[in-house]
Amino acid sequence: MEQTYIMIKPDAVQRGLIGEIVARIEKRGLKISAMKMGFMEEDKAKEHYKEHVERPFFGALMEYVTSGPCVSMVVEGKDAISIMRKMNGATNPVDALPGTIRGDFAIETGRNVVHASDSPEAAKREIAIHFSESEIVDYAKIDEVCLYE
Ligand code: IDP
Repeated sequence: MEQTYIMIKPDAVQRGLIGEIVARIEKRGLKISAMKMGFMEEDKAKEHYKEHVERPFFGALMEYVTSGPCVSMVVEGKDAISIMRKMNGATNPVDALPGTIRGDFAIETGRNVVHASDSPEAAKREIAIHFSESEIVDYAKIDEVCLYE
C-alpha cells in the first residue's frame, strides 16, 4: 500500500469544500490514515514547496498556503499517489478535466484548492514535514475485502 500527503488548501476550507473533497477520497476507496486542521507554519510551507523557491510565484504561494487554516491528510491505498494526482486534476484548473477536484471547483492556478504528492519520494518527504509517526493511524478497513482482488 502507498501513502500520499494531501492538503485541502485554505481557499477550499473557506469555500466549505472540506466535506466534498474528503467524501471523494473516501468514496474512491482510499483510506484516511491521518487528518488534522490548522494554519500551516511558515517554515513548514517553505520546506514543503522548497523546489519552487526560485519561481516568481513563490512569495504569493507562501501567502496563499499560510493565509488560513488548511486540512492535512495522509491518504493510503494501492497506487494512492497516482490516483490522488488524477483525482486532483491538472495544476492549472483551466486544463483540469471536469470530474476532477480542480476541474469542478477551481479557476486559477494560484487558488487550485488541493495538493497531492507527485511521487513516492515526495510523499515520504511531505508526510514527514506535516505529521509525526504517532499521528498516523495504522488500522484495517472492512471495505478492503471488496476493493482489492
Ligand atoms: P501541483 O500542486 O499540481 O503539484 P506544482 O507545479 O508543484 O503543482 O506547483 C505547486 C503549487 O504552486 C500549485 O499547486 C499552485 O498552488 C502554485 N503554482 C504553481 N504554478 C503557479 C503559477 O504559475 N502561478 C501561481 N501559483 C502557481
